[in-house]
Amino acid sequence: MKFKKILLSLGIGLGLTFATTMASAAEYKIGFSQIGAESEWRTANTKDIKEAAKRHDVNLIFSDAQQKQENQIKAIRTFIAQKVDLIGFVPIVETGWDNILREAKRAKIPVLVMDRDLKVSDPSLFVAKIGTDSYTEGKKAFEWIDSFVNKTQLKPRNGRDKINIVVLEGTVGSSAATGRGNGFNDAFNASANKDKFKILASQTGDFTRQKGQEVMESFLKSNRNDIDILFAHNDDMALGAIQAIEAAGLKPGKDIIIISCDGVKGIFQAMIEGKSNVTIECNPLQGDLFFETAKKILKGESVPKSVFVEEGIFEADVAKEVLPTRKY
Ligand code: GYE
Repeated sequence: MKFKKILLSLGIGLGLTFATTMASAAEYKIGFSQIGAESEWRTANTKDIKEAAKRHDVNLIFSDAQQKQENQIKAIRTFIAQKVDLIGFVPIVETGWDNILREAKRAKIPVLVMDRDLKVSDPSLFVAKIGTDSYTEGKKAFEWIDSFVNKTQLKPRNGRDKINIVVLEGTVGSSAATGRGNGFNDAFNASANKDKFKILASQTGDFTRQKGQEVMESFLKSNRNDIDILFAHNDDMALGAIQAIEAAGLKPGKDIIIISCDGVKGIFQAMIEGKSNVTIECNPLQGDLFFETAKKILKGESVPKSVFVEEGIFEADVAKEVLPTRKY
């Protein structure tokens, strides 16, 4: 009995030693600052980063900034003090990173940016950025509207002369919002059908369902019968807006055509129910690319300054068939 117990504790002891050796045997320690959990997209992005870290046998120190840039700056400073091998982060907004990234550079810790872009005075302050191409997504969004209107001969409701568009923008100052906004506006201005359309209102809904609903409610209060198309910078805000549209007694996806970015399961469900029309995919599964690139950097190999992930467009009529294959 006693002997068995000793053996058992010896076994546990050995197992534990083994387990700790295994953990500390991870080749690299990487600190990652995520912005928060504002959307279905972001939740999928975080889950993927954590799972990919395991697949790549990386010791990941993950920090959630709860939508505050100052928390991201603090997290990065802590990573520097912890002497991580590499720092990864999603810049919540484009500007304001110079000082903290200079601190990282002084400590000789390479920085790899994920998803959103940033503007720094010295491009050597980060090694590379992998992820989202927001500008192209915004461009694709207007181009889809343009061809949809041509194909369906969509007319403004209530005999107006222009097709009115409202926009729910993402977080102010984020590249995901400015990129999608600029891409959309550039495609609009370049269109031969430009005169058919008018942007009636454009306001931030901060990438959340709740704010998307609130802002859509206020759009509808002043313009109930004057909105033909909604472009939401992400699916979550479109999902919030759908509730506001229904509450106003209108049919989302019919009275108001809805287009949004991301391609999360929630919007596929809404498309199946006929309440939304199209989603411009933005792929949150960026973990593998992130850790592959990080390892190359740490081994001294050169990497491209900017790499984008592949993205598609999904319209309502394929939603039912595609939903079971969606990973987020
Ligand atoms: O579209 C949105 C998220 O930065 C591309 O952030 C990302 C955006 C995404 O909260 O849902």
